[in-house]
Amino acid sequence: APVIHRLDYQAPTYWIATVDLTLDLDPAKTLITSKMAVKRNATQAHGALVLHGEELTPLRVMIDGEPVSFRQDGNLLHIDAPDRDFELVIRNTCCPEKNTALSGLYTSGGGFFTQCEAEGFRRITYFLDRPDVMAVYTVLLRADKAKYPILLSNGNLVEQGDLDGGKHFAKWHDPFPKPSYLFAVVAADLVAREQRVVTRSGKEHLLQVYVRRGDLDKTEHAMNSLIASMIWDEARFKLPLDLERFMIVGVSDFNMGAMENKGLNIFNTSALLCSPATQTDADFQRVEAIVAHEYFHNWTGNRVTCRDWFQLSLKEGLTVFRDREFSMDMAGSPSARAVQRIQQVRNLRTMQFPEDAGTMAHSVRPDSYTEINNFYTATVYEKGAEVVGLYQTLLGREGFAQGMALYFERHDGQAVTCDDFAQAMADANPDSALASRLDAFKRWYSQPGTPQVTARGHYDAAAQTYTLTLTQRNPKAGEGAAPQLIPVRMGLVGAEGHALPLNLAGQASVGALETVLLLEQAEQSFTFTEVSSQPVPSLLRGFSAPVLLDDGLTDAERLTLLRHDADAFNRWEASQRLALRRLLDAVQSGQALELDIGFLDAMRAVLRDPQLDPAFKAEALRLPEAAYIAEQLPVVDPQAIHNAVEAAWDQLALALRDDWAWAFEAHQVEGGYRPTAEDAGRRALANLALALLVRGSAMLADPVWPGKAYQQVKDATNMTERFGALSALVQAHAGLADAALTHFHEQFAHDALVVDKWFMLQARTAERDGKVFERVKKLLQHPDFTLKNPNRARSLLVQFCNLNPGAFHRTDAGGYVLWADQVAALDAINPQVAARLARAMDRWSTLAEPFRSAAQEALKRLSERPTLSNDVREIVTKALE
Ligand code: B3K
Ligand code: ZN
Repeated sequence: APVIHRLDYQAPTYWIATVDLTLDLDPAKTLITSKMAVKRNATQAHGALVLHGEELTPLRVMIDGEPVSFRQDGNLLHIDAPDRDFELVIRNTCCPEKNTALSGLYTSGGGFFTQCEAEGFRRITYFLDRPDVMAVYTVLLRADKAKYPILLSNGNLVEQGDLDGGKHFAKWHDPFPKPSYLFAVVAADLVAREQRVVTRSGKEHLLQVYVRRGDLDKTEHAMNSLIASMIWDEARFKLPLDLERFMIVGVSDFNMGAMENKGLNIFNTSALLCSPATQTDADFQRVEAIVAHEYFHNWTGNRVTCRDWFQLSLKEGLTVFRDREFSMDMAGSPSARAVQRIQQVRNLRTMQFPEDAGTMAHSVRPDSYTEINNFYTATVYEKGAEVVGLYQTLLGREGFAQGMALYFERHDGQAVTCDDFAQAMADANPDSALASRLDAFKRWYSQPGTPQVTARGHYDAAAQTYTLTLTQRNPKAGEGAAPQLIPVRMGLVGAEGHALPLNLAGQASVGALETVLLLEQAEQSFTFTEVSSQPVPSLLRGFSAPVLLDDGLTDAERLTLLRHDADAFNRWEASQRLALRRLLDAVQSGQALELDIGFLDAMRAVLRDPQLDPAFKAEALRLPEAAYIAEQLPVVDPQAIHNAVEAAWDQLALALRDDWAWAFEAHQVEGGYRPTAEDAGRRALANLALALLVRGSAMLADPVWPGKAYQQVKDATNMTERFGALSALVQAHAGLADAALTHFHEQFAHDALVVDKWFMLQARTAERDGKVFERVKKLLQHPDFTLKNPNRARSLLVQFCNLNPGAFHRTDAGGYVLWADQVAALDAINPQVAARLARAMDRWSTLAEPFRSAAQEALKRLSERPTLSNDVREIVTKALE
């Protein structure tokens, strides 16, 4: 497969203004008729019309009513087309029931569903399947009425009725021109929760959430989240809903979380259904965020879309930023907002930082790809959202909102680039730090790698000055790389814990307690005057830029920040740095980890602090993830990291045993389940406490807490507490774990999303004596396991291979062998999901021996298979480069 380069972009020779599609839906052979108004693009030289088409059978091609010849060349259809506008009609068939890749038109649970982003439309019919070709669609669906009573497509329903032979039809028209990747069709036996809403402008809208019969009672949270998203987007960005009807449909077989098709969002049921009995607080939170994310795409993605797929972060980074802002506003209190930010950063560090340092490293706006589906990455999404956040940090909320307004004023209805977005932000704020440094700022889009920032302070007691010297380097950025514009939000904390007023030589902001330093050179110094005592710098508050910071602070200084920093994020950061230093010391020295009294006392103080929220405590007491620890090391021994982390948990469990018991009892939530940030925070801390109590009991051979946890697995009234107790038993390898797992499986065997959790927990359990690996091998044979359902495949394999390094990396290479076999097996069914699993080896080259050689061997063996998909081939090839 060819490598596609960003700089090769060319506008198409033809545009397609309108599409009239007729689909005669049949699982074995669906017939598609597509009538297109084709317009000559005079800016390009005349040539053949070359359409994309994949796994299709062409029947007939007509231009202005006359049959014409065509030539198929792999996945391209060449048509000798005239040098003018014309009408093109194409008839073809496809086979939805054989479409296990779940891209294009496929069947799931007896219904028809589509997924067209990025390049699925070409698996339905021949088309210029590229995002800059925007057309107005009219869609006629015909299908058996009894089997598929609901027929949906984008836009508005204009006609429906019965046909002969037990069939019926529905005709849909979407008035908004859209790229083919936003096209969608659903034909299935579904029921809907409906809600009519009137927006500010006085317009009435119909909101619908379609699911299978029996799931209707799990759609209330999604509907509430949708309404909240609408209200929020109107209030914050003055962006209203532009459609009479907005539909969400749930489907069990889906390659990702959800898809923002115009007016017809299609959701993985795992990102849609919520009930206290079967979903956890984290699920409720995730559903709210994904419903909002897809809704927000209606403006950032659909009204203004991407010129080409290299611009993917234009819509994804921006929309993640928007859903994060929404979630923070929904969370409410400053502390709950900080917890959201902490979770974002934890996720960034465990998923995106390794990606940016590994074999798949790419910039937020990549320069080349082979398979675009491989670039729906943490970098494009999460780092992309961080970059959008940088605009807001530089411009302020108001300035950012003005930039958004100008972006829509200029580009509504267009397919544009990341440069267009940056330009709108700068032009709306001509006097800003952004406008004067736009080229430097845009290196965030072009340079891969996580910048490494060091900070060193010098206090001059005689002169009462404090000089902070910041440096940056980014070894991954490649040749010709230049410094990036890094906003460092910061404050100074005095010895007694109070915030010191900031007087920055040469700057006006006199006496403020917080400021944003702009690091734009390789090295820069900032001198604060009238500093009466040695301060502790609190840097990168709120994680103001996605960098790795070496702050050079001592333990004592970090303890000061943990206790006193005005910035809650940096209090959490201090806890993580205290833990990280100890874990790294143990890993690097090869000595067993011994947590000191000072650290344990600090953790106890956090746990017992009456001023801190439970949700914050749960985050501060959680140890850094193995993947983040690994990123600090030049050579990675996954087993050494695993041992250090396990030892740290053991010691936290035992040293704070009374405190955990207090925390568990003190944070029980009374009354009915509510998915609020406050209640969820209490449950999170109670679950953490229970996990450590059961862990401690297993070491002390004490039956009380395991017994309590087992009882909670049986009696809990919500999934958060039930699954928390189950996790506590399984993670501690407690004697009752197997019985609890069996009980849980029996109770929820009928609920696929809960069975996914059951697989997930066992695949993610911290390894002990190879038991987890043995269990995963056995689970591959479990009657409930299948590679065909992406949720199920991910719940066992991605959880084990990509997210459980201590169990996956084995000296006998067993994990790698399992990985190679399963990637190959999955690849034959679903290349997109297989490619995700293939990424488990991203960081193989930094592994210590014997892991490194064994991993390379497994990669080589996989790469030698002749039948790999482009998706997996690209990942494996890059890994071996
Ligand atoms: N835009 C889709 C992702 C499509 C992935 C294609 N492989 C969902 C989202 O980001 O909202
Ligand atoms: Zn998105």
